[in-house]
Amino acid sequence: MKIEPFFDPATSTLTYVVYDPESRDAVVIDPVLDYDPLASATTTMSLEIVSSFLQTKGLRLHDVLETHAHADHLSGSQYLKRRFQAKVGIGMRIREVQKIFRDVFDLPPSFPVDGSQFDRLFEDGEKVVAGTLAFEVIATPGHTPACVTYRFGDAIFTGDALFIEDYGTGRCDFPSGSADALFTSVHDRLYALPDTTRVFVGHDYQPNGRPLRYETTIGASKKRNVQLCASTPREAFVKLRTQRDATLAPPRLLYPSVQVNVDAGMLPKPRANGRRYLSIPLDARPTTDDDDETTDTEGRGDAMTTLYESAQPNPAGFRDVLPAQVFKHGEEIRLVDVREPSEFTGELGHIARAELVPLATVIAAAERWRKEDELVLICRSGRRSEQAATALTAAGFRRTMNLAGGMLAWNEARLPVEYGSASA
Ligand SMILES: N[C@@H](CCC(=O)N[C@@H](CS)C(=O)NCC(=O)O)C(=O)O
Ligand SMILES: [Fe+2]
Repeated sequence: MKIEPFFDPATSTLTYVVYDPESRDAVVIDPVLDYDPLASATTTMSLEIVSSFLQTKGLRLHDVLETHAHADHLSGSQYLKRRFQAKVGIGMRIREVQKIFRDVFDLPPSFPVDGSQFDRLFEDGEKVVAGTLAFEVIATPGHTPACVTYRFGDAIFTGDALFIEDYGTGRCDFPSGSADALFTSVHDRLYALPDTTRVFVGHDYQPNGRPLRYETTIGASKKRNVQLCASTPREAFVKLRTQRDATLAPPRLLYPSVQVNVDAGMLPKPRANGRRYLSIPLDARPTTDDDDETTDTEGRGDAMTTLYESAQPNPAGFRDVLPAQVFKHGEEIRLVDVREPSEFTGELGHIARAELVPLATVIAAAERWRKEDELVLICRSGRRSEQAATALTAAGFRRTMNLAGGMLAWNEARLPVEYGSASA
């Protein structure tokens, strides 16, 4: 087993590729999607570096493992999931974190708080295989309730539980963080591992400007960790951690990070204008009546507008819709992909839930559909779907739409696709 570290200087985050050079099986731990808060712009530079490492070595990425829902950087998990068909995993207690932030960000009741946005939810003690790699999940709550450490043989990836010994431990002042829990995690669980265990940390803040370090051992930590060594009493640690936390500013990317990361690293869905928006609570506390009289209670959102109503009329009688509009409303309407089966499972993928109905068979299939239902026709570039939309409109379908630009535009907008074959 080999370990390749990647350092993001903007957030002092360490991302790791753990791989078996023989079998070429790999996992990535804690990837970073770069985000510039002033421009409010994401870039995939850090992810490209990790991706090209995976590709150069010919590695097969099985899992993207999150040590926790990070509060200081956006996770790059969805990018790697999409690019390498990997699964995204996190500790089971992410559910608690989701519940907390559903309230903070006023997420809709439909926002899942059962962890289902992730592909894998790990229990404490779970043993997991990824090809020839095998790892154990050790719950190490404290920095957040959902924090886990991943153990691959003699190497552990501690996320923000344990840092290099000259820096200490992760802060415990995030919602449901607990210095007492972190003491148990580090002192009772991690320090119970053999002294020779190699420790790979989730951040290195390079105290006093020292060169980057990302690796230590359990033995060195037990002896010399400045905040929590083997002989540190619980009360002393809790006091020290609490005092230090009181002096810390919130992470620079706290709000952008958390809202994306509790949704498994998925960016907010684009609105009808095709743009995505992050939300930032103001003062992060509930407003009282006397705070503000101008609160808008009208509910002016476009939640009541159907996709068809928001679509652009086309002279041929149907309407054109943009990928972002379909993505937003796609759950309620019939999506009909008129390409051939090999394209449906090909490199552009298809939209989740889309039915495969090749162009030549659309009119026959449509006999089973209700003429008043909204339906979106989809193809590669928007040309065949336009033909299908024209034919269905002529056949009396009144709310027919064409996905403008087809799957090419959908992929261009970096919206999620699936690759499996059509289900019956
Ligand atoms: N200045 C950093 C602060 C990052 C931060 O708060 N890091 C967390 C981990 S997500 C931590 O545990 N810090 C420990 C400490 O500073 O004692 C930022 O803005 O991102
Ligand atoms: Fe963290």
